[in-house]
Amino acid sequence: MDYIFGDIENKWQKYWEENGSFIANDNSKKEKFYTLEMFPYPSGKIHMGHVSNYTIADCIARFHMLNGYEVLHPIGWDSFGMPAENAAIENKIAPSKWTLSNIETMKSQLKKLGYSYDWSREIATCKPDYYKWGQWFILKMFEKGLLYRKSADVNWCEKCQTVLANEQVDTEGKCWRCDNEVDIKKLEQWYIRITDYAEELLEGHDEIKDGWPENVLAMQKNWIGKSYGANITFNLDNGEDFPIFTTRADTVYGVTFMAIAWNHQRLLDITTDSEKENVKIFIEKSKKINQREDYEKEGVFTGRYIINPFNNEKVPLYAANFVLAEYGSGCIMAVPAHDERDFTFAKKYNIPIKIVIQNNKKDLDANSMAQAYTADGMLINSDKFNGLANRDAIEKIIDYASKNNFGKKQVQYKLRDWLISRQRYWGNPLPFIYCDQCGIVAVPENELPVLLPTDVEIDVGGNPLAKIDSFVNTKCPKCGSDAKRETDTMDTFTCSSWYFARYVDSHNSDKAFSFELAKNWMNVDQYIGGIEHACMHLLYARFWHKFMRDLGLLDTNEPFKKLLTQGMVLSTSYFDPLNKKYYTEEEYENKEYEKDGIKKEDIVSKLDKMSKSKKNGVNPDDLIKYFGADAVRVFIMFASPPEMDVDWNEDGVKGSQRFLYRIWRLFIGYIENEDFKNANENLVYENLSDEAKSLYRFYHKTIKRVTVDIKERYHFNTAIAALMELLNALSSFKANDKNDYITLKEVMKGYLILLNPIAPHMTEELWSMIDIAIDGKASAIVDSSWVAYKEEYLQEDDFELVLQVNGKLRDRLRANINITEEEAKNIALNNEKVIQFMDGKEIVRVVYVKKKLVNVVVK
Ligand code: ANZ
Ligand code: ZN
Repeated sequence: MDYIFGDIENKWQKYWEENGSFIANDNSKKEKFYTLEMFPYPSGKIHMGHVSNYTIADCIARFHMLNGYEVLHPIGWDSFGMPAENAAIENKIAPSKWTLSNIETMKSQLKKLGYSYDWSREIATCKPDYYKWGQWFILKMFEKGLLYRKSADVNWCEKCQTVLANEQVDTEGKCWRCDNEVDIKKLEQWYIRITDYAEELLEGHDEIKDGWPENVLAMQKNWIGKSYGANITFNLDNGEDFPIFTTRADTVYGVTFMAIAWNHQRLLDITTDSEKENVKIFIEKSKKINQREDYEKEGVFTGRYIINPFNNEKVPLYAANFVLAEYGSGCIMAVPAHDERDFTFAKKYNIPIKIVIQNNKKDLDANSMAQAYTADGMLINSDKFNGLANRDAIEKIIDYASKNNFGKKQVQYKLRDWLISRQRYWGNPLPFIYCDQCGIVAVPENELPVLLPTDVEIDVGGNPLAKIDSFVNTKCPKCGSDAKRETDTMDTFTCSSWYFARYVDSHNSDKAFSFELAKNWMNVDQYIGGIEHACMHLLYARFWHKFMRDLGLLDTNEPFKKLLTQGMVLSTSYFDPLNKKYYTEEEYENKEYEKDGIKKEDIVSKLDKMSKSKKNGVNPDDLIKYFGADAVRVFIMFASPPEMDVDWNEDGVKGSQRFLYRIWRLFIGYIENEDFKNANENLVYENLSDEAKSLYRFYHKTIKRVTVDIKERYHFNTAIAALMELLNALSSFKANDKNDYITLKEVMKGYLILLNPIAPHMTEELWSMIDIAIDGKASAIVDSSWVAYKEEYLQEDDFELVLQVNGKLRDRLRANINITEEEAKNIALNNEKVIQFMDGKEIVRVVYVKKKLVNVVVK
């Protein structure tokens, strides 16, 4: 009987589907386990990154099913977004059509990998029954003051008449599509006030810290960026307030200039007439420069001076490109002596430097210093605060400012409000209407969803929605007069911020989801996805979850109890640095580069993340076809622990396939054996031969290894290694009597269960064949349960006893674990080799080290 993996895999996928094996039961009495992978964007085809992510998730899901949990393991599609619009322009196909057909293709690919999804809960964010609730949440945020509009700088391409995402602006600041120079333009945008939750998002880390990777928490912490400092109100030379945020109030006597953001609202108002032209030129220049990663710190004098409330000193005010309009007050006090950035700026524009913190050696000199002194020290040149350690001075200086009403303590966050409006078509429409009489009016709840028209012409330029009159023109829900719909759609991160909660009740048409079902299933016990989502998605989702909790929709604080960030799939890429060209492995083998006059040694080959542009990807479909889903799954899980990168190589998959073939041949051999078929009795350990006992004990050790490796660390790779060892033991076992066959049957069935989460199809097939061979009727592993090990079989029953004479090794032998000290010593004294080396000398004493050695000391 051959291992025809294609047929076997089909058969079992059909079986699971027909039997609803993976439908999660809302009313189950079992303990729940909700496991979830980050849902895919339906780009057209799954890639190896998906295969790795989803195979890990599937092994975890199946492991928990077998271990008695009611598992919820859903899947869906993050299906709004820009690629559909680009494809529409390129291929003249409607985004909805393109998306839905991609979903169908990818769905059949996922099914071929045998993943244990509850397909009955499938969602697609581009479908009205889903996005309706996204709109509903947005209305709730609007109601609670968590959604607002303000004008903001966006990347704007005049030629395409469209807003560009940062990724659509290339490194030279040009439009990715038409190469036109991109401008920064002020447009009214919709924002979610996520900053209201900044502190809670930070504190929430306490609740999840045991289940999340440390680096992800650190990245979020950084992103939220909490700083302790002070607001100090300086004054413009006409007496107007000029507030700044500083974390270094201790340096306030060292301020020698002030700076305001180049795009600060007040900048042009403040600037003197004589400097206006200069400042305007500077603003225009900054718009472009801001596109680039590493820009030179520059500024321009505004013509105005600022008065320091501590010492009434007057210092010049600059507009600067390194001051962020969106942080603190958008203005800073600059202290060149003690801040690197301010130092460089002061040198460039010949601004004085004033030292206010002295180092231990007391040798700082403003005229000769080559860089800022940023370490701690003692205050000087600081009036009544002289002599204080600078860290203590911070508190005292803020107190002083407080008492005199020009400053106070301030906590500042880097986190910005979340800009969610996109001037694009393929997204969730923002449910608002503009009325000349009533202003911005929310679409009434009972009119949701605002349907996204699907019969649209997509072309370059502008937002297609704005061109559809039937969409745009409407009546004001408040006063009934003619009004216009909002044509902005939402950032797709809004769709992925709550989908995990929708899965608990995917088809609810009255609510986003029921409280009871959320209580039943939430939160997600194990979330799995890429590290690239550490800040945006994972922070937005945590925020949205807390918002849903505050609405009373669910009763947990955090969406994801545990997070696993899987490694990437890498493979060798072949790069010609001269022509900046990649070759496929095949092209490389065929020496294609010679056509370009390139030599083999000029080609750089290295392990890279798989990608289309690097031509180093493999197509999962081909792998499934040639090796089978099970072999691909074993390869992924065996290659490394899930949080580590996987190095793709064909030999690895072949090796995995060989492993499966070996199991198959060995098991089929027994299944067709008459003695094996008759082994239908229960195993009684005492009746087994020594060899069978030894195999059976090894089996229990393997159960423990596999169980512990998976349960504690999801280390399926070492679990597979353990199963390879057990396969070796099984292969070398020779069965002689009925008890031997009973042992074999027991160990083989256990083997299939242990391997089942990783290679579910083949193990099911062999399992059912064993059942039929022995009992005449088949059952399935999916309806069965994990095997347990017994402590009594884990213990060794003999050990290696070392025999020494005067501390020198003379012999070693196996001794029973229950041996007494007397018996051990007797064995030693009667041992031929020991006697030989005692050489007739007088015995001084005999030492026994329990379960280790006997040392005979002679003189
Ligand atoms: C004076 C000073 C002296 C500062 C010194 C630092 C060192 P974090 O820790 O990131 O919160 N700052 C304040 N608002 C800013 C803005 N909108 N754009 C750019 N920089 C801004 O950094 C706080 C420090 O960053 C503040 O403390 C301020 O410079 C600057 F020796 O004030 B400091
Ligand atoms: Zn109105």
